[in-house]
Amino acid sequence: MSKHHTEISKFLSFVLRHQPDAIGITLDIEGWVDIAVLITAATKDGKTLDIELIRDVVATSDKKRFFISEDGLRIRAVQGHSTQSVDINYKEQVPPEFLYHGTATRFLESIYKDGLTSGSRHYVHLSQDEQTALAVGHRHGQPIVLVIKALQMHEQGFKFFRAENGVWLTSIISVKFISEKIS
Ligand code: HQG
Repeated sequence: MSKHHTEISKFLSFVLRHQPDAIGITLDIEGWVDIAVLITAATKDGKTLDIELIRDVVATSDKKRFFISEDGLRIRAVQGHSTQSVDINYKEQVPPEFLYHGTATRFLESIYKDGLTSGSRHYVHLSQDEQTALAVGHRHGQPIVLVIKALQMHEQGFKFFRAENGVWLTSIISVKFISEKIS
């Protein structure tokens, strides 16, 4: 991804996950907005966007963060939202025995007190592989991978969802389902 693409990807994450109102757009409950509306609003805000650039960013996004509707008219972020205007109706799924959450060692004390919480986002984010979790943890500081007993949680009635890009989502994880990865 070029520097320009990364910048546009971050802009799309910002308006499609967190603050659509910052450029005066409205997302529907499933997170969709018309691409034409997005382009007009972004351009007014000084971000030059066109459909080609958007398609390119969506296609090359390393984490497949965005999805364009089949008719090519609308776009949404597939997960990671904090805006209260969106509440995606994800399909519930049975998770594998273990899922992984990458975080920073400085958060551990608080995590072991309160469990893993979603913070400003709608869900706690988990991955199916440790490598991804390690990279996510790196963004926050000295990384550590937490192993989550996902299947056991599911068996006890906790819901799990999987976004189109493979990220697993759940609401809150209590300490008894968390252990540290011994490397
Ligand atoms: C931590 C990226 C203290 C949590 C990734 C994390 C992901 C606590 C941080 C997606 C806590 C929140 C999300 C507690 C949780 N006390 N800290 N009780 N419970 N935390 O950025 O999971 O590149 O909101 O461990 O790939 O890091 O944006 O969540 O460290 O899928 O597409 O609070 O973002 O994707 O940080 O990342 P975040 P995250 P993108």
